[in-house]
Formats: sequence, structure tokens, C-alpha cells
Amino acid sequence: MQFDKNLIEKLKESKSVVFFTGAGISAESGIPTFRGKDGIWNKLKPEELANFDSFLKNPELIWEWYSHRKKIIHESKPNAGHIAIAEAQNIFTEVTVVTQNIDNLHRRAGSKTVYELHGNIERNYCIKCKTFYSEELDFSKGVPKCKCGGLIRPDVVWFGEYLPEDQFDAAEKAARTCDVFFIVGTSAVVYPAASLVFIAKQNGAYLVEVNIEKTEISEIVDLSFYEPSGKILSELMKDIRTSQTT
Ligand code: BJW
Ligand code: ZN
Repeated sequence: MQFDKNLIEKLKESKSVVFFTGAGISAESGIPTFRGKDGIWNKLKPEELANFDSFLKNPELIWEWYSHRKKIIHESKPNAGHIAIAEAQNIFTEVTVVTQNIDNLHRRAGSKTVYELHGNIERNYCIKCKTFYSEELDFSKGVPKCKCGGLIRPDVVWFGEYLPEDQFDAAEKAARTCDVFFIVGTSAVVYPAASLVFIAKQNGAYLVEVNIEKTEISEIVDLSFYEPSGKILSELMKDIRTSQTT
């Protein structure tokens, strides 16, 4: 990929960069996306599974879905896209990752400042007393229960639930103050996460989209790459580093 020289110069001068990521960045690690061409929710309706009422009605089914995804996530590794974003820390003064993913792959790739808007599949909590539980849950007697008798659920954000306030506030601040805002592998249809794109734009950030297809926000970005994120991000970081040494 031959990048425009002006883009490389612009990026070189940038100090604060945000990577806003979605399921597409983890697609190359073998984790299915929700929507888009190969999305799992072409077959399953998101709102029907990812909500608290469904969990109360049929916790076995919801746990079956999360246990299946947990297994895929455990067997996966960060890909070239996650690694390129972690490498960006060696290029820019400030790098913030704002992710909608629950898979922990940004941290595993080495990214230090990661805000998780929709939780993390490695944590769980009791719906009654809010006690947190680690990953090792006991499924031998069916859906895991807390000492207090309450059902244990994954610590993820379902439809109709508030995002963790500290994570969203920090993400919003980063979106407001960054020079460049990358939007990587997200359909940008889920709010309030997608509102960060508009916040970044209103505050003068340069918007770069990386996705394999057009999305809801494609019309408002400054630059788009319609190719897999692993390829684009690794080539882009390599070009910036090479140009820094010449
Ligand atoms: C690649 C690639 C490659 C593939 N390289 N790219 C009407 C209007 C506006 C908002 C609403 C509304 N009605 C209701 C709402 C609110 C609702 C919402 O946004 N709904 C819309 C869908 C209509 N939002 C909420 O409910 C949120 N909470 C909230 O609003 O609280 C306030 C409130 C409280 C109480 C009452 C009322 C309001 C919470 C949203 C929670 C979302 N949760 C999920 C599940 C998380 C846990 C889990 O993982 O199981 O989060 S849903 C799911 O969508 C998941 C994702 O994080 C999220 C976003 O998806 P993402 O990451 O964008 O993935 P995809 O699959 O959509 O896209 C992948 C992209 O990758 C595609 O574009 C591909 O092309 C691309 N791609 N390969 C580059 N190699
Ligand atoms: Zn409890």
C-alpha cells in the first residue's frame, strides 16, 4: 500500500491519537463480528440475546452463547492490527485505545491505555449483590450462582444498560482532545459508543476509518481505507517509523 505523503507528514506531527475499535479488528484473530458480511448476527438477533431480560428468561442459553465465545477468545491471539496499535505507542506521545470489544486483545498486544466501553468477558458478577467473580466459574450444577443465591452474569454491557461511567468519561475526554481519531472495524451503529466519532469531529480531530466496507459514519470521515485492519495499520505504522528515521 502506497500512502499519501501528506498523510504520513500529518500523522508524524500528531501528538495525541485515539483508536476507536470494534469487532472487526478482532476478525483476523478468528473472532466473529456481530454484523457485516460474516457477522454472527446475520443469523441471531443482537437485541434478543444481549439484554438482561433474555438472561433472566433463559440464563442457560445466554451462558451457552458466552461460554462458546469465551472459548474462541481464549484460543485466539492478538493479530497484526492489535500489534500495530500497540506499536503506535512508540510513535506518538499519547495513544488511547477505546474499544467496544470484550476480548482483552488490545491489552494482550501491549496497549497500555485501554478504555473498555462494553465490559470484559474475563469478569463476571452476581446480579443480586454485585460481588465480582473471576473466570473460573463452576458450571457443574448449571448456571453459576453466587454465595447469596443470585445468578452470576458476564461483566458486559447489554442493550438498555448504561456503559461504565469512568470508561466512557475517559473515552469522551480523549475523543475531545485528540489530533487524530482512527475508527477501526466497527459498524458504528451502537450508541452511545458511536457518538465519540462525532465528538472527535466537532473538536477538530482528523478522522480516519479502516474497515472492509462502508459504514454509517463513512460520509463524515476525512479519509477511509476499505481493507482489512491488520494490513492497513501495520503498513501505516511501518511507513511512519521509516519516515521518522529518514
Ligand atoms: C472489519 C474486518 C477487518 C470485519 N478489518 N474491519 C435508537 C437510536 C440510537 C440508540 C438507540 C436506539 N434505540 C436503542 C438505542 C440504544 C442502544 C443502541 O445503540 N441501539 C442501536 C443498535 C439501535 N444502545 C444501548 O442500549 C447502550 N446503552 C445505552 O444506550 O444506555 C442508555 C440507556 C440506559 C437505559 C435505558 C435506555 C438507555 C448499550 C449498548 C450495548 C451494546 N452491547 C453489545 C454486546 C456487548 C457484549 C458482547 O460482546 O456480547 O456490544 S452489542 C454489540 O454491538 C457489542 C459491540 O461492542 C457493539 C458494536 O458492534 P461493533 O463492534 O461495531 O461490531 P459489528 O459487528 O457491528 O461491526 C464489525 C465491523 O467490522 C463491520 O463494519 C465490518 O465490515 C468490519 N470488519 N472484518 C476491518 N478484517
Ligand atoms: Zn451475590
